[in-house]
Amino acid sequence: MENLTVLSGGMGGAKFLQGLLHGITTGALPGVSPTARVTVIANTADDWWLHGLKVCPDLDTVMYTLGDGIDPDRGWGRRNETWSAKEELAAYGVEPTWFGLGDRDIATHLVRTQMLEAGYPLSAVTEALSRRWLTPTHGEQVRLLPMTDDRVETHVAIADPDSPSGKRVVHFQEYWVRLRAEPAAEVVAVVGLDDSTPAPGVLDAIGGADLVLLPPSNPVVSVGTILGVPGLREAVQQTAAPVIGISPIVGDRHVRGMAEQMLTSIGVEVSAAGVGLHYGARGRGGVLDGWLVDERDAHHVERVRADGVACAAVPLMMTDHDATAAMAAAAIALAGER
Ligand code: FO1
Repeated sequence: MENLTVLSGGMGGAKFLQGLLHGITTGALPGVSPTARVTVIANTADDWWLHGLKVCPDLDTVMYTLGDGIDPDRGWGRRNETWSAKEELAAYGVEPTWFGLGDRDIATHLVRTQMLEAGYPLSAVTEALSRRWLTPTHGEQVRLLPMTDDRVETHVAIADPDSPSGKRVVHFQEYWVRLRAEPAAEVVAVVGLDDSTPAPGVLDAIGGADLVLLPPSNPVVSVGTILGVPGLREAVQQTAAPVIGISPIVGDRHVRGMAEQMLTSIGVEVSAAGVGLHYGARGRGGVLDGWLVDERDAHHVERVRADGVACAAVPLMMTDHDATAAMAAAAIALAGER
């Protein structure tokens, strides 16, 4: 295998990519050459315009994580960060004060915003930022693409007794950061998604892949939105490459994030099988050839197989790069079972 393509959200996807690259470069992945290239197609529906700056959380989390600039405890933003600009904005009474914009991180948003305003598409901006964050460590081995260059933003409708309609719509970042995903997400609306088009290189990265991986990112607001870009789901369904997914739900709980709330809001069972069946078998209108569940969910394997998707139960805790690389190896083994 020479070309792997990964559809990634933020933290879960970034962590998986670290282990995948570790497995590739150490030759730990059977059938994958140590110089194999990884194309990451990242979700951009978490993006947010804030104080006149374009913030792209999932692109930045992947970039900072693979470029060793991420804050390992938060899982987002920069290591050794300072918050002076945030404090000064709060001193002026500028809202929101609940979103952590760090001084180092702001430089990324300033460069991105200036390039966007100069007319560069998000994919060109991402390529430029990647020259700092990916090239020194990974050379040409890793390529980071936004799922689309068009503006797409996830909004969430929550109950609001004070409003006439009984509902209020908040941007995904407010739902996740300020509200901690506590209120039920009555509607998840990805504004602009239906009118978006895949960014340059995205369809080729899927069609030309030797393996397509769906890492344990949020199946609704990360992988789901990527698959929602018109033409993208079809590309995954038509690629000659095996498509293997990894469950973000272990023991009927998400490991981190808010997959439970998002799955519930779209009526999908919060279990390893529920997500696998939600993605569905490629032969039956879905996108999967294989689905990895954690050993604790081994009792789900038969149900997934009955849907026409190869399935195996393996350890899915990304406790270190070797553990994550073993997950990637299990995905490759499952691809071989196709
Ligand atoms: N997540 C938080 O929980 N609190 C924050 O204050 C916060 C700020 C932030 C700033 C830049 C950035 O790129 C990401 C940031 N995140 C924060 C994470 C972000 O909300 C999530 O990474 C994604 O949107 C969901 O995966």
